[in-house]
Amino acid sequence: MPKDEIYRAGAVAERPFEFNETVAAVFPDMLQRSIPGYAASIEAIGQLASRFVSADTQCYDLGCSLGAATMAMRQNIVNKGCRIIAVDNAEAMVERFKRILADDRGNPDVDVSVLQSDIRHIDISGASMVVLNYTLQFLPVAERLAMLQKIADGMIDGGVLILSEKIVDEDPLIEQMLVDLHHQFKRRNAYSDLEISRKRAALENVLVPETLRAHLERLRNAGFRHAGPWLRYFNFVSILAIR
Ligand code: GEK
Repeated sequence: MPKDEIYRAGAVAERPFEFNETVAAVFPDMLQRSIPGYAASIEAIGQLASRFVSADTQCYDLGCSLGAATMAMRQNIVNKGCRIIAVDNAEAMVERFKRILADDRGNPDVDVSVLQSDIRHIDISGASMVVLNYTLQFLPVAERLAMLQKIADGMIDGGVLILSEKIVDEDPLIEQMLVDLHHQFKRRNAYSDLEISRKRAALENVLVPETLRAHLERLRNAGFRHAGPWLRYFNFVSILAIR
C-alpha cells in the first residue's frame, strides 16, 4: 500500500486540503492511519448491507472515494435486483475507483455505477441503504440539513443511513483530551508532529466538525425516525439512522 507522506514535504503543506491525484494515490493508507475506527466502520457497513438491503432497491455510497464502502456492501448484499450508486466529485478518486472496480470479481448480481458528481446534485430514490462515511463533514454546515432531507425523501420505509463523522465534544476539557489522544494515535501510526500540525492547518475550514447532539437532532429533523451512534473512537463517531 503506497504510504501517505504528503505533509512531510514543504510544497503542498501550505495549501488547503484537496482530494487530488496525490491524495488518491495514498488514500487507503491515509484513512487507516488517520481515522480511528475506520476499518470498523467499513466492516459494519458490510454487515448492515446483508441485513437492510432489500430486493430491487438501490444503495448509495456518497463521497465514495476509492469505494471501500461500496465494496463492503457489494460483497454482503444477499437479495437480488440491487444496484449501488457510488458518487464522488473528485475526478482523481472516481478514475481510480473505476480501475479498482474493473478488476473486482465480487458479487456479479449487484450492479455498481460510479458517478463523478457533487452529492448535492444527484437524485436519490428507492434506497434501502445510504452511506455517508466521513463525507457530510465536508459540506457547508448550512447545507447539511437539505442533504439529509433529500436522502430521507429518497429512502424506503425502514431503510438505513450510516453517517460517520469527525465530531467535537461539548465539554471543552474532554474535547482537548480527545484531540490529544487522536494526535497520539497518529504519532503511533508514524506521522510526525510536523505532519500532524500541517494536516490540521490544511483541513481548517475544509472539514467542519459538529457535536454528536447536533447530528442526532438534524437527522430527526430530516425525517429519520431513529438515530443513534453505534461506534465512537475518540472524536470520530458513526451513527445509524432508520427512515
Ligand atoms: C470511505 N467514504 O472510504 N460531493 C461529492 N463528493 C464529495 C463532496 C461533495 N460535495 N465533498 C467531499 N466529497 C469514503 C471516505 S473521504 C473522507 C470519504 C476523508 C468527497 C471527497 O472527494 C472524498 O473522496 C470524500 O468525499 C471524503 O469510506 O477524506 O476524511
